[in-house]
Amino acid sequence: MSTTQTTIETSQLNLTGGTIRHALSDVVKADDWSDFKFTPIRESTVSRAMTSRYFQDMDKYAVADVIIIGAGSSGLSAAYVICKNRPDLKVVCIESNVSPGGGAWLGGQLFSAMIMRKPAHLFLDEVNVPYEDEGDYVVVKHAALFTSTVLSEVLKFPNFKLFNATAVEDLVTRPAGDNGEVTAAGVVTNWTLVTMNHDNQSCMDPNVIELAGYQNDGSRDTSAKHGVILSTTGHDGPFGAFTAKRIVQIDGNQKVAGMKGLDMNHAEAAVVKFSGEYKGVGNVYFAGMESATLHGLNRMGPTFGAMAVSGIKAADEILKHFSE
Ligand code: AHZ
Repeated sequence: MSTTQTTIETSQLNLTGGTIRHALSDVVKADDWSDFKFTPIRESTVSRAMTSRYFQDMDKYAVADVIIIGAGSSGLSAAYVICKNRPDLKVVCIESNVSPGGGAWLGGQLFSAMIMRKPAHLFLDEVNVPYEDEGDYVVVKHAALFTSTVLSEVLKFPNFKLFNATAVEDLVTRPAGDNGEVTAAGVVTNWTLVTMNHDNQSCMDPNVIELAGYQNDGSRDTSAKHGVILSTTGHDGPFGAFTAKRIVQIDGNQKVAGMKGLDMNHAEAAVVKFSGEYKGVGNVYFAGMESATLHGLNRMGPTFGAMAVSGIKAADEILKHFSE
């Protein structure tokens, strides 16, 4: 395989008045684009460059320390905190949509501005998202600025992998002891288009991602920390609250309480308080609006502080689990 190296000086990226300099000034002379060329490539090279990496990633993340279900504002915030603090952990995020970000591309309805109540602005400081300070709350000029920034920061971590257009359609479970208790040991995945069309086709079996810390016979490897699942699939909807709905069937003695009406003042703190480890089935944590759906909390509508902070709180509990 041959590789052609093109060196681009970063100083050339600064566009100045007068003679226009740009990143391709050495390639494109003056105003003449007529002899512009890209470096040569075979079509099969492109195919192999993508597929080999994808399948290497599937191989690498077949066992993961942290599996995050859903790449909305709460899931991405949690991923940022975990990856930043523990570069040694393998963190994988499964997102059913093609585009990660969940509901955080807009502030509310079709409005651009994103509101965060203090102290959630400290997370904006951490990821360098600018905002207007309105006293008790801050405003990011476009929700997409928050979402694209957190997403790009998270994607830069070498210990993070996002599989989008992929849905979690079940949990892997194992007995936790002799008392009938169950622990989650991984997630069952499929291409989202397959998950959505199971009724219209002959059976297409899924794939799995397993949590770290188990032996070949499914028993715990007590010499290693076991992995955990953080579910952040949002409130109830066609895909939403997936794990909440599934887990109450698995542990058999609980029910999904359902999200209550909108109450900004109570909802945000409550979501943060109730996010974290789930007591009924081992190895499972919740954050974001899935916590509200699971525990019967109010919704907050278009204020996003609780999404960032509940993700941080769940991440904090997960980090404690790995450091104990
Ligand atoms: O596509 C979903 C979205 O990106 C993804 N998801 C859901 N089910 C999944 C599954 N497998 C894989 N089975 C799945 N991915 O999860 C993401 C959830 O993002 P979200 O933005 O809906 O949830 P969040 O809790 O992070 O943020 C909620 C934002 C809201 S809703 C609300 C209100 O209704 O009052 N207020 C706020 C701030």
